Amino acid sequence: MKKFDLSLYLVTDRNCLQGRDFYEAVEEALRAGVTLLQLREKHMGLEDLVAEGKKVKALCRKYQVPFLVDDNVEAAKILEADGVHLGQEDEAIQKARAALGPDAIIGISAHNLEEALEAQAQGADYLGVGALYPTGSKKDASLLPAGMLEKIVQAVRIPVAGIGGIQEDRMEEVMDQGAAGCAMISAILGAPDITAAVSRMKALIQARQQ
Ligand code: TZP
Ligand code: MG
Repeated sequence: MKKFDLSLYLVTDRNCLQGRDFYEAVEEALRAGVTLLQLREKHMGLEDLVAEGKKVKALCRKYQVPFLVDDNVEAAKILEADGVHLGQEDEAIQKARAALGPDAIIGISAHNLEEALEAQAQGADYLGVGALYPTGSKKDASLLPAGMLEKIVQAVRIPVAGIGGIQEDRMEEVMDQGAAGCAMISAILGAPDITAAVSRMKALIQARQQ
């Protein structure tokens, strides 16, 4: 069994740092207890992505948090990342699996039942499902119809992370629909106090796990 925990999933973005240093903000979130990290840099070439990825991966190792790369299987391979998060328009799961091996964590975004079941059949390890709420972090994100998250969760065996506009006060609602966790950018990296925000989220998750 692959070991990964979707419960408090940090997706990176430099746009909501409010002047803070990217690596410091990421380290603060890791130290405070995020359980999985995805390096998401939509506009970076391979060389820069690998350079940044090396630093972020080192931070992830320090806190023993799995390190995933968004979209770019080649970068994930070069970086010896723990896995990759694919979009529907990215490389196919089977190709990513062939490149990264059986132990890699491969996640994929799914927006409806058909995509979810297909991803599971192709060997995805988890699904990202959203956008669940309006989000300023992804310009082309479209809102899923109400009930879609729950429908997908009930139809698949693999774990599902909700994503899109999840703020602290929406986490319970997302997990109540059966999601294994919440993937978040702004609620973590945009928090006025990252340590305090992640600590509160962590407490909320732990309380539910008891
Ligand atoms: N995919 C769907 S919504 C989204 C991504 C990457 C953005 C999530 O960011 P935030 O700030 O947590 O809404
Ligand atoms: Mg993508």
